[in-house]
Amino acid sequence: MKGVFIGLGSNLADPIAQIESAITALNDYDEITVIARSSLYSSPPMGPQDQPDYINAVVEIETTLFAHHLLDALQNIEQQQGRVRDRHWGERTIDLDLLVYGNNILDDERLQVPHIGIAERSFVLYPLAEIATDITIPTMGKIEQLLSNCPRDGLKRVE
Ligand code: ROI
Repeated sequence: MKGVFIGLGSNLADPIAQIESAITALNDYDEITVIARSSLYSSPPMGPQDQPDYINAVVEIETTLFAHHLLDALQNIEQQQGRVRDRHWGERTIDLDLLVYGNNILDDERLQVPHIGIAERSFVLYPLAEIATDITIPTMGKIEQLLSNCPRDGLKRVE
């Protein structure tokens, strides 16, 4: 499957290292090849404000895994990196979200794809736009249109 995008976020335990290590772990799967990655971005927390800023990025992969098996792989990587998440919308070591799985639309108890938060989250949309300049997201529309309705909200590219 092509046109598969994963969002990464971290705001604990050396966030940049967490993101880099998760990208390496993804590419280490025989069934997954990372074919593009965005810059790293820093973003103020969405959710409780008494937590550190996040580092975010988006990668494009090519994979032979079906969506639910890909989700298993993402959750395994989160576990291997000792994911900690104590409160709802609180700080976390690493978060891997399946954003887009080609043109597929999935909606069950484990997976909603495209990820419902994409359009409102500048920390997902801007890194996605960097590596998928012309994408039309199923059910959501063209990325230019989504960007024009989504303020950056303090999102900064990390130099
Ligand atoms: N806020 C930002 N800025 N970046 C994230 O990756 C992120 N992830 C989350 C919540 C808690 C919603 N807030 C976030 O899961």
